[in-house]
Amino acid sequence: MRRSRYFLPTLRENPAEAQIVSHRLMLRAGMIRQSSAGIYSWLPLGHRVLRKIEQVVREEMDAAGCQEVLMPAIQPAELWEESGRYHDYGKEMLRITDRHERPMLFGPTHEEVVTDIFRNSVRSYRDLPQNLYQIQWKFRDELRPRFGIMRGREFYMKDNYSFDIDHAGAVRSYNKMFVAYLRTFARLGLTSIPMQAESGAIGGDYSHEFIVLADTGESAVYCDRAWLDTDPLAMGIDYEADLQPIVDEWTRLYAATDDKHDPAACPVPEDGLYQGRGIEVGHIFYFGTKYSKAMGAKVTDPDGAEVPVEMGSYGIGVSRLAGAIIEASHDEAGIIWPEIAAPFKVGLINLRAGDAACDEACEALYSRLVEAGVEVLYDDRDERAGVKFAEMELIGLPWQVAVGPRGLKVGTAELKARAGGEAEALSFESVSARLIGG
Ligand code: 5CA
Repeated sequence: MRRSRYFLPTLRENPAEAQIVSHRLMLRAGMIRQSSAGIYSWLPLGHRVLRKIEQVVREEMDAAGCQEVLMPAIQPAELWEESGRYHDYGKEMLRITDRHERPMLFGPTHEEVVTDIFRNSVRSYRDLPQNLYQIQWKFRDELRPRFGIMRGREFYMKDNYSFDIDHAGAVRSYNKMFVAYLRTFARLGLTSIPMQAESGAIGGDYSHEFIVLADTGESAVYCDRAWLDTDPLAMGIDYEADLQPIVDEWTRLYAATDDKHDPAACPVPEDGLYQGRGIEVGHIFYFGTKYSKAMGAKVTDPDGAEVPVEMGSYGIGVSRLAGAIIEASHDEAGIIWPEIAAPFKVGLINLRAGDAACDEACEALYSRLVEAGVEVLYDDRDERAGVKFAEMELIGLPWQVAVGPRGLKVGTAELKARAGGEAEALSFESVSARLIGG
């Protein structure tokens, strides 16, 4: 992508309305724009990030045996009358009436819709287990939308729903999601800590929140310091094997949110206890037959008896993750994207646009990288070098390549990692090899 053609409305000044660093940087880097309170447009740079995050989430869901679907955003109120949540949900639910005066709503979550699909389609234990997921926009009319996309009213969520014949099966499904979540967040470069939590409006009696540690997080959290050195990607995972030992291992260390933490009962001595704040990026729930009983989602068991199906639901805040990654990875100059979520891998800076030799060298490198499948943002504008470097620092692409007359005389370009380290003068051959190879 040529910067001269790219829609990237960056801001030089810090927007006054942004209280936390991710919100500030997303606005300044031209990733998002507010449309109304808690409702945002995702501009090209932000949209690329959203797609990258979504892809990691999708890969991990698929690997854990889930199947992708897409349910309607607009739901009939009747289904929520059946589950008993229509009145309980209160003002957070955006209620709509269609032209026939039928009450509808913009989905804040999809337990009812998926239970309806299930009860109309599945009859026997032989068709279980099943686990369906979608990645879709939700609407919750939050009392205090704030921190940009972190607590929006409209937000992008991955939600999935498991169906099992019995409790043991439901626990197996829950454990798969527990492990898949640890892997998803770790792949995105985040340390996430599963914490026992309240299940709130979703209901049920067993649930974990996945919390990323960040000073600006909304939840106060307490955990064993040993958590800070864990790496979920180091373990090999076989989703067909018994995952209980892994879940036990990952829940052995103490971790609790504010509402569950009791200083008197805390098993970790004070010097080993990390106290901080965190961002809830995921939440998993086992709620058994709460919805299947209320809505009549039954299957026959091996003895021929009709039993309500055992369910769980599992959510990841895909749009919130964009903010969480920035909270965890930035410096004074801007964002530092981990490669997996970066909007482009490389920022190519032409230090003297209009100079025939610089233009030619940049064009050649640009074509070569693009042909090799590397995503490059090429700053071909007639701007001062300082402006270009500052913008590259702000938008945080993992690699910067600067091409200028001085280096060209000796056949080199400068390669620098955004995450730190000195710029290296390298031949164009080595620059390509490094960026295409790794
Ligand atoms: N039905 C369940 C699981 S599918 C559910 O809705 N769970 S949830 O309420 O915990 O939401 C799942 C995830 O969505 C949360 O962990 C959080 O990361 C994200 N999320 C929730 N509310 C918001 C919001 N207002 N803005 C941005 N992300 C949100």
